This record gives sequence, C-alpha cells and structure tokens, in this order.
Amino acid sequence: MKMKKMVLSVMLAGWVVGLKAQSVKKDTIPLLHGAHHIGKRMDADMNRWRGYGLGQFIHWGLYSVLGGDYNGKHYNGAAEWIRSWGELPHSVYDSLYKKFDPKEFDANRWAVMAKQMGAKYVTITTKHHDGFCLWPTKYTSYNISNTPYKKDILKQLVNAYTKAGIDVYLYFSIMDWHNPDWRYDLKSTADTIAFDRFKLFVKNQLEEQLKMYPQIKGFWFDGTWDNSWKKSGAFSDSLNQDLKRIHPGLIIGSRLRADDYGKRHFDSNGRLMGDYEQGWERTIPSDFAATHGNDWECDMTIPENGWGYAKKWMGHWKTPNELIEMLAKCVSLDGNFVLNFGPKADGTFRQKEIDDAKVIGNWMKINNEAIYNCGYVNWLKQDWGYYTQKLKKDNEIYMIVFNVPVSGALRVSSPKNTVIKKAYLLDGHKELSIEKLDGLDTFIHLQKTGQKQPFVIVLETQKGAQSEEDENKHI
Ligand code: JFZ
Repeated sequence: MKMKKMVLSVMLAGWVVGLKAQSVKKDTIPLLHGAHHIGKRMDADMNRWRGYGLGQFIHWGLYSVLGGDYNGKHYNGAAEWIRSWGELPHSVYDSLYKKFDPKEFDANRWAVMAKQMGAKYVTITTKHHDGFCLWPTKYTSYNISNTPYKKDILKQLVNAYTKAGIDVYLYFSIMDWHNPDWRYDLKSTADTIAFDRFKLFVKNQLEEQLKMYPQIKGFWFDGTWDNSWKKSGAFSDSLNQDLKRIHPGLIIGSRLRADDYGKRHFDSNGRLMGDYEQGWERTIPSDFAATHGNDWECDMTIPENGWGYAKKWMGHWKTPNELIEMLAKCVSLDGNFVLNFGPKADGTFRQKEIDDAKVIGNWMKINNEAIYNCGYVNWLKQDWGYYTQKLKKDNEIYMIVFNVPVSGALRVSSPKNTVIKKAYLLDGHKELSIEKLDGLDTFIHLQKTGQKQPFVIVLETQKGAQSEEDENKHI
C-alpha cells in the first residue's frame, strides 16, 4: 500500500528514480510529510545539476553597506548577521536601505567573472535573514525599489547569468527579522494567527519570484531551523509541491521542509527530504560512505566564516589551491562545490575574490574535463589526490593530483577486471610510463614532467570479462 503510494507520487512528479542510491529498507514510522520518493531524482534537470561541479554563491544585501563595522567597532560574527548584534539598533539597520546605491554594479560583469571561473550555476540571496528584498516585491515595501538605486537587481542578475549560460538558483531565507509576523516559536493562538499570515507572505513571495524570473532552476532555502517552521511541516510540504507544480523540474534542497515530527533534512525514517542534501555547510564529507549515496552540495566561504561583505575577513583565508582541492574532493565524492562571494555595497568585488576566481578559472580551463559531469570512482583512495570519472560511463579515469610523492611514482590500485592501458597528462597529453606491480597495483611514473600542482592525469582503462560486483561505477 505504502509502496504503491510512493510509486504513484514518483510517477506523478514525472521522475525516474535511481533506487540503487539508498538502501531500500522499510519505513517504520508512518509519516504524512516525510520524503515522498526514495533515491535520487534522475530526470534531465537533476542530471544537469549533478554535472555542474562548480558553482558560485552570492551574498549581497544591506549588510554589505556596513561590511561588519558599526560606529568604529567590528562585529566578530558573520557580517550578514550584524543586525542580530546587541550594539546595533534595529532602527539603524532597517534604515540602511536608504543608503543602498550600488553605482558600480554591472550584472554582466559579475556573470562574466563567474563564467571565467568555470561556475555552471549561481545561488543569489534574494532575501537574507534581515528581510530586505533585492527584487521589487509587491508584498513588502522593504525592497530594492525604495532604495536610491531603485532598479530590479535580481532581474539584471538572472538575465545576465542566464545569458552567460549559468543556471540561476534563488536563495530565500524563511526566517525574516523584519516582518512583524515572523515567530521563532508558536506558543499562543496569537502566534499561530500571525505566523499563518507570515506563511502566506512567504508563499506569495515565492510564487511571485517564479512568475517574475521563470528562467530559474531552483530555490536555496535557509533560516528554517526555528520551532515555528519545524511545527509547519504540513505547510512546507504543500509549499514544496505547489512550487514544483508551477515550475516542473524545480530543484529544492533539503533545507526547506520538516516532517511530521519536526525533523529536518532527513525524515524520521532517515530518508532525505529534498532533491539533494543541503547540510554540507563549510564542510566536506570525509568519504563516500558519509554521503549515504545522496546528491549533495558543499557551500564554502573563502575566509573562515562570513558570507556577506566584511571589511575584515575572519581567520585563515583559503588559497586558490586549497579551494581547487576542495572542488576536486567534492566532485570525487559525487558532490558540487559552491564558492561564496560577498560583493561590496557599491557593486564591486574585493580584490582577493577577483584574483581567486581568476586562478580557479585558469585551472578549470585546462582541467575542467575532470570536473564537469564527473563523479565518484570506487577505487581505493590514494594520498596523491582524488579520482573522478564521467557520470556517464566511459573508460577514462581522472587522477587529480595535489601531493606528488618524493619518488615521483603515483600508486593506483585498480579493480581486478580493469587494465590500465595508457596514462597521460591532461595538459599537453604527454604520455607517462606505467609500471605494473604485483597484485592489483600500478605505478604511474611522473619522470621529470615539471608539472605545477595540482594537475590531472588521464588513465585509459579497459575492462576484461567481469562480474557485476567488479563494476567500478557506482550507478
Ligand atoms: C546560513 C546563514 O545563516 C548564513 O548567513 C549564510 O547565508 C549561510 C549560507 O547559511 O548559515 C548556516 C546555515 C546552516 C548551517 C550553518 C550556517 N548548518 O547547517 O550548519
């Protein structure tokens, strides 16, 4: 009965679902608002998402005006959270819109920068926790049209990125510090009445965005951790379905819904609620087992933490090579890597972000074959770096090398049915010598290739007679 229902909802949604991704065990807890399908979405839109590899995150809003500073003092939290800082009166923050006038803003320039970096998708903050809207919404006056700038920023970004061939996703914070109907919890009838108005406001705004920016591919929800929202699982379930009905193929991660018991991301039966796991915030799974075979995305800041523009960046600033390594690791574990940028209030980027985007882009120009439409290889992980291969099976395995052993010999342990025919550098196609060792191991000898790290080696493999278990491709 339950299975029938599930199959039906999968068919209704028009998806073919990869059942191999998650183990199919019986649900033990009956849920009205749990996961509605098991395993991965395998439709064209989600396949496209899966192939992105690299994305860009944009955090831009009123917090960018302050850049983490108020009255000569620096806020030590993430700059986009400054409104919650005790020292800054809310009335001051809520008047910042009168100063928001990004004279240097050029959406096409942003899109070109993202394109040169190699980003295949972008997530843009349309409304962060402060409640300020970057589009001229008719549901609150706290929006871009009442700033000195006046023009629709979101429209310009959606158009420019779409024109550049970069898919657009809209970040939307459910938690809204500005709307008087927002509640952290529902403790009285009055709370429930106010929050019902708030829910309608959210639904209206999202439907408005779909109407105004029909090119978008999905939503990136945030600010869904409070009790008020966790108690609204029925609403978030129907909202999710409404949005997908209006815009078939829409992609929504696991940070929107809560189940009947207030469980987020994974329902009470442990099933992912959403099209991909959206909980890898500034962290990367340690190994493939930690991904549970789900689609997932890692969102990363260049400084330690902080997403909106901050005059002073916190802690260690990641180098481009660290970022490229994170990208390679994510793709090698079937995830996407999304790098955050926090533009200044005038519409320009800090130099470090511009430089990093360039270095990553130069690397991607040479090596993107090992990133786009690539994923996990079930070969024993080695210390030199990460394996990837095309999601659609072929005979090539990529080695993304970050640590060259002193010996110059890279160890590869291949499955017993697989023969390594040829190894060459992706950049310039110089062939490398292969030394077969006892057992299943092989050395790829770098000789004096003079490669600067990181670089990619392509292995051409051939499979012999094989059994199902020897298959090295996971799906
Ligand atoms: C949220 C926001 O609060 C933050 O300002 C930024 O927009 C970021 C992308 O998302 O921050 C979070 C949300 C979730 C976790 C951590 C920070 N989490 O699940 O660990």
